[in-house]
Amino acid sequence: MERTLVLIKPDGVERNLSGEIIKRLEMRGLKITALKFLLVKEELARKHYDIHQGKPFYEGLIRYITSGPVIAMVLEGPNAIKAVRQTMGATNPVEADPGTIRHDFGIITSRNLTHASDSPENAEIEIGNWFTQDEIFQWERVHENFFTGLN
Ligand code: FUP
Repeated sequence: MERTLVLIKPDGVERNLSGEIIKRLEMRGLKITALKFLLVKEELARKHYDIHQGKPFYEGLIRYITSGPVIAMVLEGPNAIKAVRQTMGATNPVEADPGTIRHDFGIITSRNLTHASDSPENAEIEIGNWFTQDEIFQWERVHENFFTGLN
């Protein structure tokens, strides 16, 4: 089963959109296997966004992600990575499809509300950066097969 790291960034939390964002992801059938509310330390922020180091928006991105509390989650399900990114929409909210989180609640790239892993390899690295093993729970929903198709 695929896993992905999802962050509700400080603007999402500040704007009281955490519940709405979690609701949209839960409604797709994704299972929460870890969730926490935290202030991101600069070291974690720089590790998370290492790929963007040196880009013009990098320092602003570090200031943004460390500017207030975030919600970090591990979501699990078939096609979890693609499904979450589809529900989030394109990086730039004005290029995101209507009905996506970034379209419906955003208007600028530098305040685009959420993060989600973009590949299985990056998901495993990011989950390891944000969570310890004992913060992640393996559990079965009663009607798991409605979501996974596995009987
Ligand atoms: P995404 O995978 O959609 O979150 O997008 P990226 O990994 O390309 O970018 C990570 C974050 O960098 C975005 F969420 C917002 C920020 N960013 C900018 O502020 N300006 C840019 O031009 C590109 C990205």
